[in-house]
Amino acid sequence: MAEKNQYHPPQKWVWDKDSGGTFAKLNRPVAGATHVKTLQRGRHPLQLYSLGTPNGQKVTILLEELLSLGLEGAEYDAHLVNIRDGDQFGSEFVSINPNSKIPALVDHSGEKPIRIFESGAIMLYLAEKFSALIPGEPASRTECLNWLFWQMGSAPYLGGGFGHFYVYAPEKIEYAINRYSMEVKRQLDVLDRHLADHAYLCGNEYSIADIAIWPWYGAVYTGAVYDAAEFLDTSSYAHVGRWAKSLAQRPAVKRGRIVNRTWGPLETQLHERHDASDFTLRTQDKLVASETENPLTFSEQLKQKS
Ligand SMILES: N[C@@H](CCC(=O)N[C@@H](CS)C(=O)NCC(=O)O)C(=O)O
Repeated sequence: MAEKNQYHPPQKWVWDKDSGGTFAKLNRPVAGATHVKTLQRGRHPLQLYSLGTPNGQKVTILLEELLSLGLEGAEYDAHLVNIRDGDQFGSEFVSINPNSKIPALVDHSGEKPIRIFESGAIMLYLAEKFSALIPGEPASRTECLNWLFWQMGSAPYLGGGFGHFYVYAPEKIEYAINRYSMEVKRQLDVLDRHLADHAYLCGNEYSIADIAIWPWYGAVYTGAVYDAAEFLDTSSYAHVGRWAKSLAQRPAVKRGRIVNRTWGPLETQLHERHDASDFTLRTQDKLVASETENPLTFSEQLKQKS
């Protein structure tokens, strides 16, 4: 072990606003809104407020899969919530997610709008609403929920634990990186052993369990998140690799993963999604090229289209 950490916790914890680290300016020990900000509403019943991180991708991939099954009621507007700018603390966002985290969904299709927050709750809500991508038979359905909730309990160790200390923390702390690397490798092994004799997480049927797990564990496998494929020796999890690569080929996965994405190559960034045609017409490579020739603003163009 490198040198020992000399920190001794005081009697009572005090918030150090300048603790450093990538998200130090945003993280607070209190909840609630910091400013008044309204949310945009598009023309579809489903209004998603999100960002193209793995937690956001779970919902946009699911919506794209539902649409590819011909379920037109799954049409949605995906609005960008820029968490680096603190949009998650805006008043209307907090009113739909008091936990101030993306993704959050509002379903306006009924008499009263229904708010849904937490990606697991959103996925279950959508799968039940459309009776799709969740098995109907009790034993298979339970197995699907086992893996869905496995993801919800496990990914915080991957993101908040491993990712935080390996990438975002202001200093590299050997103890913390060791602890969370061990846990993430254990989790990859859990998946690998299961996928050794199952095509998908709950058997032979592709479901919301795969859609929840892929954006995190598929991306760790390839190094797309945290660039740690070599560090974690992810190529040794061959069954995870087989599963991750096969999901990456699905057209709905290819579409869903670029929605609300504001980084990476321009053709992989669709900042907002309001129509199926946006995937061909409104990725950033197209907008950057056409915006100078088009005098209309983005919202004016949207109004024109609806
Ligand atoms: N358990 C939540 C986690 C959501 C989450 O952590 N979202 C992150 C982005 S990936 C976020 O909005 N962070 C903003 C913040 O912490 O202020 C879920 O599954 O929906």
